[in-house]
Amino acid sequence: MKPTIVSGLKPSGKLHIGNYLGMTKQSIALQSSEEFNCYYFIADYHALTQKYKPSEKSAEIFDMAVDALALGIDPKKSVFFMQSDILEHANLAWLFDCITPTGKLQGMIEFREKIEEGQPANAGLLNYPVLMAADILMYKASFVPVGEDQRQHLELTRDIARTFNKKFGKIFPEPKGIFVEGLRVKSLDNPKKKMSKSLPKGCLYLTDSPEAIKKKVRSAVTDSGNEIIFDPDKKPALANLLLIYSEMSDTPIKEIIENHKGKGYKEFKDNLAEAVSSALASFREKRKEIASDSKKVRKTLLEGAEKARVTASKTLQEVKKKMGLI
Ligand code: AQP
Repeated sequence: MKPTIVSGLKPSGKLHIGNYLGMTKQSIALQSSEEFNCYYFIADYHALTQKYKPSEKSAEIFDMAVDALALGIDPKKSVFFMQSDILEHANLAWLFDCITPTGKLQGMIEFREKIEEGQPANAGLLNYPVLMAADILMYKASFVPVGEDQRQHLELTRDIARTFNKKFGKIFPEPKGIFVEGLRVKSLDNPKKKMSKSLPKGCLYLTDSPEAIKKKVRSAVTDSGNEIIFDPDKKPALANLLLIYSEMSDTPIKEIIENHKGKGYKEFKDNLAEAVSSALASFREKRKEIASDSKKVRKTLLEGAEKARVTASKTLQEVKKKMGLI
């Protein structure tokens, strides 16, 4: 049997290039290799752990599904669905809650960061990594393509799988992350923070127009001096821009530096904006077409949910039996 891959996108705002380069790009490539059973989903329950406007949430969910499809998540190759359509996810999360120490959840870096950013310290935010473990273990995933920022959460998933297997009998693999080493895209206005949907000022969105991209890149913070060099310690803002440039244009950083010898930040930034815009041109076209048929998008998600539910209900029954409920 092929190994399984699971990954989710949280509709807590618009998709930015950090989400794309950190995770979606890898997910699409893995789906195309046909070596894996891929499950990709819109993590709408996760999005409720942060402040949000109910009147805007369903549009955000729809937009994220459209983005994923336009980027290349292919429902013929992958099971693509919405988390809340599969009731088993929240159900399994509850069962995992009962074997997860609260101390571990309170120690999660992202939990503390979100509270510092002004998010409410609700139980959903605290338990977010347990629901994530349920999302992954539900399909007995062996691999999870995620951004580096999710390393700690994935470690907790592995802990939960280990604890469960030890206590109740082995049924779960310990999933491994598929990370792109060192790829954590930073905010355009603060290279100390990761680019994050909840910090919109520093985001370069996939749906930004070429004009908006140019404007945002031109006003991105840079470091002192004017020379284009790659030095993440001394010039973290420039290093971030070089990383984005390299990943979006599939050009080695060395080559970009070579091409900008003797040129200043302004020319570099205009070229970067151009590289990002042209890399996203076909996405923009596809997106327009997919978004024009909202019924088809919903139907695609429901069809995906039907497929996912078959595995999800089997796993939940198995877990309930092992835990002594059946
Ligand atoms: N800045 C980033 N660099 C690299 N990878 C990133 N990811 C997120 N930000 C970066 C990865 O993108 C995937 C999808 O993320 P998500 O939608 O599950 O939510 P997130 O990780 O919480 O992303 P955000 O943008 O930071 O959202 P908010 O602000 O709402 O919390 C994940 O695999 C993630 O690692």
